[in-house]
Amino acid sequence: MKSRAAVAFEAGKPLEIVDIDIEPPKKGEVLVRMVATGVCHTDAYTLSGEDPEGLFPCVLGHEGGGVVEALGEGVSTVAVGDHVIPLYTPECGECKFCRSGKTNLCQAIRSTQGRGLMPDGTSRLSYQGKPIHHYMGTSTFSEYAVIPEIALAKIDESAPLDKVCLLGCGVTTGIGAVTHTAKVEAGSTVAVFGLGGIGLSVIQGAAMAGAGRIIGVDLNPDKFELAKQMGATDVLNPDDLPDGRGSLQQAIVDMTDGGVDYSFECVGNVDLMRTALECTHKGWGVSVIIGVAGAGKEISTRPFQLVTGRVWKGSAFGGVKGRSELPGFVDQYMSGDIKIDPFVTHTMKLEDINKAFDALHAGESIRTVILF
Ligand code: NAD
Ligand code: AHE
Ligand code: ZN
Ligand code: ZN
Repeated sequence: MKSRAAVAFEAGKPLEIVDIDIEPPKKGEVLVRMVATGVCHTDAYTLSGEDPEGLFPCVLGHEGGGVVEALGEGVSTVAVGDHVIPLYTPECGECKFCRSGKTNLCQAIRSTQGRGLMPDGTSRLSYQGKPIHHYMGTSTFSEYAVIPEIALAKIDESAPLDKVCLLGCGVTTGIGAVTHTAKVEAGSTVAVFGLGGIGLSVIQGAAMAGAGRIIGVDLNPDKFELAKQMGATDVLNPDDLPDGRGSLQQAIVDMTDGGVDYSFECVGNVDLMRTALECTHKGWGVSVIIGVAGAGKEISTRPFQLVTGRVWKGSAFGGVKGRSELPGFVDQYMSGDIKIDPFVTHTMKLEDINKAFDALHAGESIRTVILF
């Protein structure tokens, strides 16, 4: 069948809206009609050519919400008409990782996913007879997508897909990093570096956890109002410090009597990752890396920072197990306990998706939601 899709033919070039061909779902696969998808900075990162796993041509997108249209052989856990959120971190429930109880990083299909292919090693997508790569196992920048059954979370049908699609990445990543990865306790001090969709969701999660002080840091002051709305008690622009950007770490240490209990890097800048670690409190500070850094980038610090009790951690999809936990996040949105609506600063048609990337790069949007 045909599907209208935004195809990334080449790194660094605008997406092109074309009608691609999609093969029917095979064994263990599901055809999903996408209703909405967010645009995450990771899509822009891969499009930039900085992602070592970036393959072109591909259909990007990993923050979708849709409806099940057709089932491949043997699919039993979702039915036609179900509302689903695609999962770039699937949950097979059977692999060593799923059974460990220590991680959400199911590895059942990770190797083919990273090569832009379905679990059987082939693509369901093509254009003018030539194969197109899948992306993160989701490829939500398309009217229709073929997705493995283990990479679909079935959710409440009354939830608005044009909002809860953001639980497919940004909002869940930020809240989960607080609750699942760092396990922030009530009364804690927290610093959040980067106030886009991820950082603002970290702030929301920290407020939900009862953090006493939440310091939001960004170079773009336009982000501060929403940060405060989400629960930031302080906002900081490193360029406004008397001694400039280089004094950011000391400024946070001074503000918090020796450093924060928890920090979160939500930018993907390796120098900022160091600052985020080193502004945590001696003896117990925990710093969580969420931002994705480009190919060849490395982090560094003096080992003494860790010897003296600071802990460096990372978090993917907030440590959340999608199939078992995402329906509960949707329910929390429906009950008003998780806020998503303020994050949707722009809505657009698929035809305008390049404008969504422009708004992201210009710092004008938190999330653009594409409506099909
Ligand atoms: P975004 O572009 O919406 O937000 C990034 C923010 O960082 C912007 O507000 C920008 O002004 C700010 N910023 C840039 N440089 C800065 C600096 N030096 N100091 C302070 N602030 C600075 O992006 P997003 O969608 O929120 O994603 C943030 C990062 O998280 C990206 O690297 C993305 O790839 C990554 N990410 C990771 C996961 C995961 O599971 N680990 C999930 C989603 C996104
Ligand atoms: N392909 C990149 C890594 C990208 C990355 O770290 N992805 C995050 C999700 S970002 C969502 O916006 C993730 O979940 N990683 C775990 C995984 O298994 O990919 C690279 O550097 O190679
Ligand atoms: Zn994302
Ligand atoms: Zn698994």
